[in-house]
Amino acid sequence: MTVRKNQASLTADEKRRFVDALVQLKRSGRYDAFVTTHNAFIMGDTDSGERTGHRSPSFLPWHRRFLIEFEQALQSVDSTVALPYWDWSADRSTRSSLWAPDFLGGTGRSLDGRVIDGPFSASSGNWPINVRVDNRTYLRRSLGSGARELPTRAEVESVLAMATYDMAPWNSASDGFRNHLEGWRGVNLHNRVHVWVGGQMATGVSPNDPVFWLHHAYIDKLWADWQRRHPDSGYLPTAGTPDVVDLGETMKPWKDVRPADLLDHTAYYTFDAA
Ligand SMILES: [Cu+2]
Repeated sequence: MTVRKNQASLTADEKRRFVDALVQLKRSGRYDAFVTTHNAFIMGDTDSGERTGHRSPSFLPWHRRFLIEFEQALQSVDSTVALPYWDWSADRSTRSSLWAPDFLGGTGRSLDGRVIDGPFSASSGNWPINVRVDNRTYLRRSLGSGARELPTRAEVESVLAMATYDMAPWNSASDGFRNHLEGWRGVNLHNRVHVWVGGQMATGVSPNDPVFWLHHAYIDKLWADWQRRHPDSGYLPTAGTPDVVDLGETMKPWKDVRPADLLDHTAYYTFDAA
């Protein structure tokens, strides 16, 4: 059974195995296919047209399915690996162990944003940026410069308190839990974290930075936390909404899975703590 743990509590051996599995997926070319898929949806999802991966109710089930597929790819390399999550409301400093050289490496140098330590630095030779929006082939970050502060626990709580999953017009203008968690409205949780990390994480090719998976694993956990707090609230909309994935409609690119199939994460993995 897959147990997703807080990254702050991983052992040295768990960190090493996670990093090694990432590097092996990268070497095989399988990693970059995930980056390509994510970017295709970022570019294609629009507020006034078809929208599936982002700025829509299916933001949460889409990323849940995307992470399950990625986690299964990691497990095909090392069956002991699970995706860790990054609670950025608690580990909110550039000095967090997340950014140490034995895990994800730190921020980029000021000259060009290049990450210069850790297993994903350009000098490691392990992590070429191949799927990219410009010609820079090295991982970049500028921790804390695009957004001054990561979200606080109080801000997270204010979003978890919202009882309605999502609302018309089912896009970046919506009120409700999904859009406040995604961050287009209100205190801004998910989007702000992408901006705080900077570099590729602030672009459509954000999965180039391995922290993408830890960020989204925590967003996914917050969805599970919200469900437990609001047992009488469900995914919306339930039917008949143009351009939007209703509860029982299949999602691209998989076409064999519906939001309804993804509401219960315990069919796939559990978390280390509630
Ligand atoms: Cu994201």
